[in-house]
Parts: sequence; structure tokens; C-alpha cells
Amino acid sequence: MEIEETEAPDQASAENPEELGNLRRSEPSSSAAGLPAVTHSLKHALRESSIGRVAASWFSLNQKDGFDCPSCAWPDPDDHRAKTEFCENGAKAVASEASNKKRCDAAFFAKWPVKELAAQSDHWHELQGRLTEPVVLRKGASHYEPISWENAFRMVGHELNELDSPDEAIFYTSGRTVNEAAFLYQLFARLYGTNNLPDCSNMCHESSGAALKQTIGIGKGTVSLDDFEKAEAIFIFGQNPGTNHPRMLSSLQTAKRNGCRIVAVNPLKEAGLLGFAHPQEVKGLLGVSTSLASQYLQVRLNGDMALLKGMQKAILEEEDNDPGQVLDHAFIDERTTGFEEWKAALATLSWEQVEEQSGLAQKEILKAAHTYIKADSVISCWAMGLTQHKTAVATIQEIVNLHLLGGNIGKPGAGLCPVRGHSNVQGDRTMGIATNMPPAFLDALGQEFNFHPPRETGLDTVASIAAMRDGLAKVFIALGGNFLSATPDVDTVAAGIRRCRLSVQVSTKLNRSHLVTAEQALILPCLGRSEVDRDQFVTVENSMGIVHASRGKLSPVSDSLLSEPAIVSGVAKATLGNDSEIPWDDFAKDYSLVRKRIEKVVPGFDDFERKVLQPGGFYLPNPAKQRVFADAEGKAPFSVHPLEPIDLTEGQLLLMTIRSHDQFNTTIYGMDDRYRGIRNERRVIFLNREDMKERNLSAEQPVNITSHWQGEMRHARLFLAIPYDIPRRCAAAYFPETNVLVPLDSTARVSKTPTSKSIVVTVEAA
Ligand SMILES: Nc1nc2c(c(=O)[nH]1)N[C@H]1C(S)=C(S)[C@@H](COP(=O)(O)OP(=O)(O)OC[C@H]3O[C@@H](n4cnc5c(=O)[nH]c(N)nc54)[C@H](O)[C@@H]3O)O[C@H]1N2
Ligand SMILES: Nc1nc2c(c(=O)[nH]1)N[C@H]1C(S)=C(S)[C@@H](COP(=O)(O)OP(=O)(O)OC[C@H]3O[C@@H](n4cnc5c(=O)[nH]c(N)nc54)[C@H](O)[C@@H]3O)O[C@H]1N2
Ligand SMILES: [Mo]
Repeated sequence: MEIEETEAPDQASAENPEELGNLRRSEPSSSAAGLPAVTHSLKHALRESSIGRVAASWFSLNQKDGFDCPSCAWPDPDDHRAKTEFCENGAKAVASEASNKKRCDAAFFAKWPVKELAAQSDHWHELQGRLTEPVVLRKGASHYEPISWENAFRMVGHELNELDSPDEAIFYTSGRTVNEAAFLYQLFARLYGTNNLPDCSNMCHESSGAALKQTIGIGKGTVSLDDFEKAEAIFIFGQNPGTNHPRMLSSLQTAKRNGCRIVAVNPLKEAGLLGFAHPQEVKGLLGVSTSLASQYLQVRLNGDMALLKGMQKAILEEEDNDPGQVLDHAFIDERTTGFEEWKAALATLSWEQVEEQSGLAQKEILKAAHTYIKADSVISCWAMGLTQHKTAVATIQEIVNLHLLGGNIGKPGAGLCPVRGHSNVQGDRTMGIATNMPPAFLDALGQEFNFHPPRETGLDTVASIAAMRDGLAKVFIALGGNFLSATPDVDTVAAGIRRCRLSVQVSTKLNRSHLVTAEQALILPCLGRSEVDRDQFVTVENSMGIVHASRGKLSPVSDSLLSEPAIVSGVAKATLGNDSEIPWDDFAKDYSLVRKRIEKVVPGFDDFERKVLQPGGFYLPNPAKQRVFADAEGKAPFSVHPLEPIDLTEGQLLLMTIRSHDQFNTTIYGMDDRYRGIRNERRVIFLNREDMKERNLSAEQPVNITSHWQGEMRHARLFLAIPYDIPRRCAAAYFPETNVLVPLDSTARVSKTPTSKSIVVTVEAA
């Protein structure tokens, strides 16, 4: 069945224009950063702002009295911070936010019809500067026009109060939202009466949270930064830190210099895993790099579970050869359950199956297993390469199994490290942004604010899309993000949003979610984290569970911006009126009042105000670090999962949708993917040379991509075929251009995360 594109010619386009740039290609790099990282940071920054503003932003970034980098969630060192504790892509993120050379103001929106804006590319949207005043798109109008903050709030309140049920409203959050805003937002949604709180995490590390909660009892990692200095082996699965977490490379470099062995598991040979030239070291600037991975396992897409089982098999075989010397028996006996059942299940798996499904030779897997066995302390890191598959939760639980065998959780230099994406995505969850917060949280919230929070599980991202598509949800509000472009099955999302009565976007920069809208739409522009918010500071939590303060340093790009907490409070007051006993106006003015309430509701925040003002902040409690795990006795279960290969029929490939070096999710800073040797083009698909030969495709030939899912076909047109070092029958292309191919119903078990890294496709000459 063809999934029809729903766009009528008179509708705003939900996709980037199908146009090619002017591709230039070079050899992929064998190390990341160095001087080019510094020059590219500067180039991007100066394109957006004056030199003074650039300097002010760079020297406040990630300093103890400055603001938290709005790019990734990698932590800052507890001590020894460099004067410039940032990376090329952090610098791009700040440049994008600090941008003051152009602006999307009333004159901009008066000039541009929405449909014409939608005909432009995501990169063009990014270059238009900051959103500077609230604007409204009225029913049937072609242009956005200015609206006062008061009227905007009133409009949202009116539409929410018109709904037949609170469950017809959706409250989405993206992971840049700071703790105070997130706490107020979930409070508002629950007072209003719904748990419909989908977030970007549903598309991101939801699988990690689900896998870890069931095993180690907490959906977060167990390491801190200094564990990287003590680790004897580090495994990095499905992650491209050179682009997405560049500051992690400094930690890997330190580990390597301390003698740690690093094993990279990735279908692509990513530059940042091969080597790192530290831009803050003279040698690094001169291009001398530290090699990082001592073993590179070019696993087949979705082959990690087979690899992990293979490693476990090898470890058990070694234990049989050398009883008592390989496994941590004391740990297994005292801190785990289900070892014997798990071992029996693994015994039924053959090496042939492991090799076939991982795409790796037994010899390579044995080598990785020996690295694990020889190390007294092991860290495993992972990101989207593991979380966005049907068997994501199972695969992550295989990592947990691996760590349980050697007691590699809760001791120095060892542990589990899901590397988070958005800078406060972990904090947003802690604050209650979730469709199913535990009863204890809801009890505490209800008690503190004197109400009965709804208990029914709300709609997550995929379920929200289905509800809008089916006419069951009618108001869509987003605190940050770019829902339309970040979600799967873009045409279905567009059709769903268009059926709604009102869509509201709280944003800093123009994006496609402002252009494909409900009957009426609002853009509510907010302060960025880099900007001064009167005398207030905010708080965030990084990937390692450290909560710290962030204080903007730059002057706001416009006087008409409000902070996120002020916007949430304004909407809440306009919706819930004076009946509510909650002092929304006070919360908007003084965030310490919000923090006082957080302290009462969220565990681990006692003495919040004082602790968060300590330089560097404080660690949240994490029982798994003390080896207290999921079950009633604090033990962690071994998890048993069968291998589940994805059956490709003749001619089909498995496609992963990934990030280029010049993007932050749907924000496209530039058209290059320098480390992979791609310049001036995003419409590319990386293919194995043999697979290209089989299809008679030549290098840079234009192709169309079709995805196949339960008899349905989805199309993405006009991409250039790039011969690349990638395993047979695997392919890679950038998101969001390929999100049209991701079927809405193809999700990971348990976590419901869209399977954006395993899309079954065929590729044909265009
Ligand atoms: N500059 C920048 N920084 C970012 C972001 C950004 O877009 N730009 N995004 C932020 C966010 S929200 C997130 S979640 C993170 C994302 O960070 P990453 O997870 O690093 O992002 P992806 O580009 O999705 O890369 C996934 C990696 O997994 C590999 N991979 C794909 N499939 C498989 C598989 O089946 N097995 C294995 N072993 N590997 C696989 C790919 O080759 C790629 O190297 O980065 C955060 N930081
Ligand atoms: N095919 C495919 N799809 C994916 C992924 C993939 O790997 N492949 N990755 C998924 C992942 S991991 C994630 S996290 C999601 C990301 O999904 P989202 O978080 O929804 O998307 P972003 O592109 O990060 O959002 C960018 C927008 O956020 C707004 N913004 C930026 N800073 C701020 C701020 O401080 N406050 C507010 N209010 N707004 C701000 C800007 O207007 C900007 O246009 O995408 C997912 N989608
Ligand atoms: Mo993410």
C-alpha cells in the first residue's frame, strides 16, 4: 500500500525542498577536532553575531558562574575547568542562540507568507535569526501577525477550556527546557487534568530508561566523570561522540593516556572514535592526535545484541577453562538473580548465529571479550545506535548482563553510561515530564498543591501523533523542540497537526513546526539559556545526575521575550484562572519559590537552593551506584532475550537515520559533514560499494529511497548515492530529511521509541 503524501498543493510543505546542492567529497577523517574545530567554531559564530558577543558567550559557557551549554548533556569537570570548556558544536549551538545579526520579527512575518517560508530549507530557517515577539496565525490567514502576550495566553486558555476533556490536549517538551520551567509545566498539565506529557526522550533514551529501571532499578547511568580516569576498558556502542558529544573525547583521551583500552562498536568508522586532536593542547592544535579505539567492531546495523551475546558466551567459556578466575562470583551471588536460567538460555545459541547476525567474526568477538575479562573496571557507553531499534531495550539489557558478570557496576572506574542528548533531557524527567510518573511522585505533587493528579498513563510521542491523526487530540502545545520534523512519519504528523484547533510553539528559532500548523497557531518566543533573565538563575541536570545552576550572561536579543517559566505560568494562569491556589505570578518572578516546591516533591532535592549554589552543584542520589538494584532485595536480574533478526528480502537494505556534523537535531547549522568527507549536501545516502554495484549505481548518482513496512511504502526522493565503508546491506542517511520513511507503528518493544536506526528500504536510481 502506498502511504500517500497528504500535502495538497496549497498547503505548507512538511518537508525540505527536493533540491540538490553542489556536493564536494573527500576522504573521511581519521581523527576529530584539532585546529579545524576552532576555525569552524569562529566561522559559525561570526556569521551570527558580533565579535564581542561571541567572546562573551564563549567565556561564560560551562563556567561555574556562567551558563550551561545548550548543546549536549555531557558533564563539566568537577574541578580543573579550562577557560573555554566547550567544543566546536557547543560553540555552534551558542552562536545559533546568541545570533543577533538577523531577526524573525513582525516585519519578517509580514513579508513572508507561511507557505513560502515552508518552501525554504531547514538550513535557511536557521539562518533567519531569533524569534523576537509573540505572533499568531489566525484561522485562514496567510501570514503570522503580532499579538500581545496577554492575548496569546488568553487564546491558549480559551481553547484548552473549550475541550471536552483535558486528554484532548497534548503538552510536549524538548530537552533544553530547564528544571524550573519543566516542573511548572508538568504541574500545570496535571492540574489541568492530563498526563499527556510526551517528550523528545520518547524518541531518544526512553529505551535506556526502560532497560535500566527493570534491572538496576534507576533509569539513569551509574558513572561519574572521574570513573573515566580509572576505567581499564571502555566500550562505546552506537554513538558518534566526535560530532554529538565532543567534550567526551577529552575524557576518552585521559582514559587512553592512563592505559585504558577503548573498544568502538559502530557500523561506521567515525572519526571521533578513531582519534582526537585536543584543541586546547598545542600538539592537538598542530594536528597531532591521540588514537582512541584500540579495537573497532564494525557491527552490522542492529547486530549489537548478537555481539553482546557472543562476548558473554566467550566469557563463560573462559570461566569454564579457568574456574573462579573470570566471573565476579561474589557479586553475582550477592547482588543478582537469575544467573543459572540466563546461562542455560545462552548455551542454546551457536557461534554461527552470533557471527551471522552481528556481521563480525568469532575471532574479533573473542578479542573484545578478552579486553573485558582483563580489565578490572569496565564502562559501557551508548547512544542512539542502540536505542532506536525494535529490540533496543533487550540489547541494552544485554549490556547490563555483561556488566553483571564482572561486577562492573558500582565500583570505581566501572559502570553503565547512557550518553544523553539534549542538555536537560534527564532533568526534565526528574521534574516529572513523563506520561507515567511513579505513584509516589504523583502523591507528593498532589499533597504539595492540594489536588488529585490524574493517574492514567498519558500519550507519549507516537501515541500523541496517532491521537491527532484520529481527531482525538485538538490542542498541541510544545515547550521547545520541533515536533513535526523530529518525529517519524512526517506526513501523518502533518495531517494530525492540521486537524487540531490550536498549535502553540514556545521557541527560540524558526522551524518547520511553526509552518505546518493547526487551524490557529501561536509562536511564543522565549529567552535562551545564554541570556540574562533579570537577577534569576535556573538549574539543569546533566547526563551523570549532577544538578547545577545556569546563569545567562548575554543581553537578550529582544525586550519582548519572556522566560520559559514566565510563559508556562502565563498560560497556566490564563487557563486555570483564579480558582487555583497556585501563585503563578510569583513563580514567574522568583524561581527560588519554584525550587522550594521542587524540594518538597522530588526526592534528592533537600536543601536545593543552598546545594545548587555550591560551585559545580550536587549529585542526585543514585542507589545503583551503591549496588542497590531493582528487586525488593535490591538485586539486579539477569535478562533473557532471544535474538530477533530483521528479515531482509532480496534487494532490501537496513537504513539508519543519523546526524551530520553541522546539525543539532532538526537545527541545520551548515551543509557539511566534514568528518565523513561530505560538503555542501545533505541529501546523501551512504552505501556499501558492493551493494551499489549490485544495483548498478555509480558514485553520486541520484536515487530515490522507499521504505517497506507491513505492506506499506513510504518515499524520500532525490538523494545522492555515496560509496562508503559500511557493512553489506546497511545504509545511512541524515535525519530529518529521511523521517518520512520511518513508519509510525514501527517502535521499540516496551519503550515505544521509533525505530529510526532500522528502516527497511530499497534504493532505486532516480
Ligand atoms: N552537535 C550535535 N550534538 C548533539 C546532537 C546533534 O544533533 N548535534 N543531538 C543530541 C541528541 S538529542 C542526542 S540523542 C545525541 C545523539 O548522539 P548519537 O547517538 O551519537 O547520534 P546519531 O547521529 O544518531 O549517531 C548514532 C551513531 O550510532 C551508530 N549506529 C547506528 N545504528 C547502529 C547500530 O545498530 N549499532 C551500533 N553499534 N551503532 C549504530 C551510527 O553509525 C552513529 O555513529 O547527541 C546530542 N548532541
Ligand atoms: N529519524 C530520526 N529522527 C529522530 C532522531 C534520529 O536519530 N533519527 N533523533 C531523535 C532524538 S534523539 C531527539 S532528542 C529528537 C529531538 O526532537 P526535538 O527536541 O523536538 O527537536 P530539536 O531539533 O532539538 O528542536 C529544535 C528547536 O528547539 C527550539 N529551541 C532551541 N533552544 C530552545 C530553548 O532554550 N527553549 C525553547 N523553548 N526552545 C528552544 C528551537 O526553536 C529549535 O528550532 O529527535 C528525534 N528524531
Ligand atoms: Mo536525543
